[in-house]
Order: sequence, then C-alpha cells, then structure tokens
Amino acid sequence: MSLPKAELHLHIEGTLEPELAFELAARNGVELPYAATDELRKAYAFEDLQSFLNLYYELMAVLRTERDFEDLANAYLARAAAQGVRHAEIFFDPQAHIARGVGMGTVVEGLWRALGSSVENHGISTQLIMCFLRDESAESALETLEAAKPYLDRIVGVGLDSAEVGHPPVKFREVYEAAAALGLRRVAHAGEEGPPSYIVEALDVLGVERIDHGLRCVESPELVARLVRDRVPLTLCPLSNVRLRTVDVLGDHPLPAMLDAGLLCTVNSDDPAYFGGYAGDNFEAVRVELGLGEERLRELARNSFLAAFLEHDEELRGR
Ligand code: ES4
Ligand code: ZN
Repeated sequence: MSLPKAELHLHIEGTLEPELAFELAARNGVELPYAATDELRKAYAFEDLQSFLNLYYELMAVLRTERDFEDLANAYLARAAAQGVRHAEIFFDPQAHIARGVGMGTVVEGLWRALGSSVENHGISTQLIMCFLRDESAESALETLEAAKPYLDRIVGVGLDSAEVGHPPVKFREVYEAAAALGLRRVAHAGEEGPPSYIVEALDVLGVERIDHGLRCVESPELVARLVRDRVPLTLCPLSNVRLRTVDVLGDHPLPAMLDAGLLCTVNSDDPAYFGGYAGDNFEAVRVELGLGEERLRELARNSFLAAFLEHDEELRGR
C-alpha cells in the first residue's frame, strides 16, 4: 500500500533479507550455519522475542564493512520507497557490532553512504537513532554513547531495545540523562513483552518522547488515559507482534480499540526481513485483518508524520 507515511520503528539490522545475508557471507568469507536461503527461512518460526533475537544477532556476523552497511541500508530504502515511506527514523545497534570487532565508525559511515543520498536516490528523508542493548550493562551503554560522540551530527536520538523483561528502563537513567544533555531525542522500547510499569518508567525516568511498541499499555486504563492526554506516540508493529507471539493472530490485535481510545498510534515494520513485511505490508495487513477503513488508515499515516522528529515544513511536504 503506497499511502505516504513515515516509518518510526525500524531496526536496520532487521532488514537483512536471506539473499543479502548469503551474498555478504560469501563476500566476507563468513560461514553461516544454514545451507541456503530456504533453510534459513525455516528458522524464522519464533517462539518469543528472545528466540528471534538469537537469530538476529547470529546473522549480523555477515555485516563487516562500510560497504555492507551501505548495501543493507540501500536495500531497505528501495523497498520502503516502493511502499510509500517518505521519511524513516532508523534504529541501529552499535553494541552488537562493536562486540564483533566492527567499530562505530564503520557502522555510521557505512549507513551514511546510503542515508546521505537517500532523498535524491529514494525520495526518503532519514534520521538515525542509536539503540542501547538493555540486556547489556549500564556501563556499556555509557561507553557506547561516548564512542558515538564524533558522529552526533548524524544521530538524532537514542533508543533502548533487545530483551525487555528483567531489564527495566531505570537501569539506563544515567545514559539517558547524558544523551539529553547532548541534545539527543529519546525513545525506548517498552511494553512489548514487559509490563505497563516499564512504559511509565520510560516516560518518568528516561524522559522519552515516544514509546516503541507500548502494546501492553492496554492493561492499564490509567496509563492509557495518560498517554491519550499527553499525546504520547506509540510505534506499533502489528506483524512483529504476531511473529513474536505477543498476539495470537492479527485479528486479535488491539490496534482498533487503541485508536478508538484516542491513542496516537503509528504502524511500523520493526524487523521486516524477519516478520513478513515492510511498512506498506503492515498497513495492508491491518486493513485486511482488522477491517480498518480509509479514515483510520489515513489517521495512521498522519500520525506517523506528527510523531516524527521532523521540522514542521518537512512534515507538511511528507503528506
Ligand atoms: C527488536 Cl522486535 C524487537 N524488540 C526488541 N529489540 C529488538 N531489536 C530488534 N528487534
Ligand atoms: Zn523494535
């Protein structure tokens, strides 16, 4: 579906399609424990967030050079453009690369080779959001922010991702304070698998402007009322929720009720190579499976520009 939209919840490493993974493995002499793309695709039957993350981190081994990150980003941007994405705020996970000996500079410079010319080449404006891995230590997050200092002109904000349960937002208070002092915008995954209290904590302790996922807010009427009152955007990822079994089937997704409640919802693809679709595919899926009409789909597209870290004139051009 090609309704113009902004994508606000997209992990660039989660756009690694099996074909590109094998191409990069061959180029870099990296052995993958799968014979071919169809065997790899069979590994995409996930039980929960952790079972997905295991494969997501394993496949990153093929990303080694600036050119790899450039190719990865260009492949995403081409697919996103074909599905109506006009603006993309792109997450990346530097700690997952640094741990493999691939430095911050390789990742950011490589991504920038694609993002720097994305408006001309793909018709998509872009921003980068650097995520901290919440299952790593608070000290590691602080070191990562330090390593990013030479590249802050290319990074709009910070986020928090990876295994949620047992790693509450409060663990990252200090690094979020430091990020805010550097002028960085703040978002965090919360309420994907974790409880509604993690959403409250992300708002109160980390000072985030948007909640990534936020799905489990529906368990707390008090929290829903607050999110509605304060117009806090939620970056929902419907196909991701089905694949990671947060909801049983898409027809059970609370998105329609969340819109009816007045929540500022957006629809995004999360890790599209793993979860069965890009931004337009997510819009199409909620249209078909949740029976959302034209008005609701336009509202979701409008919300995506309202919730973006865009200047107002860019926002108007994006519509
Ligand atoms: C992620 Cl779906 C999801 N949740 C948390 N962390 C992530 N990293 C990449 N995809
Ligand atoms: Zn995510």
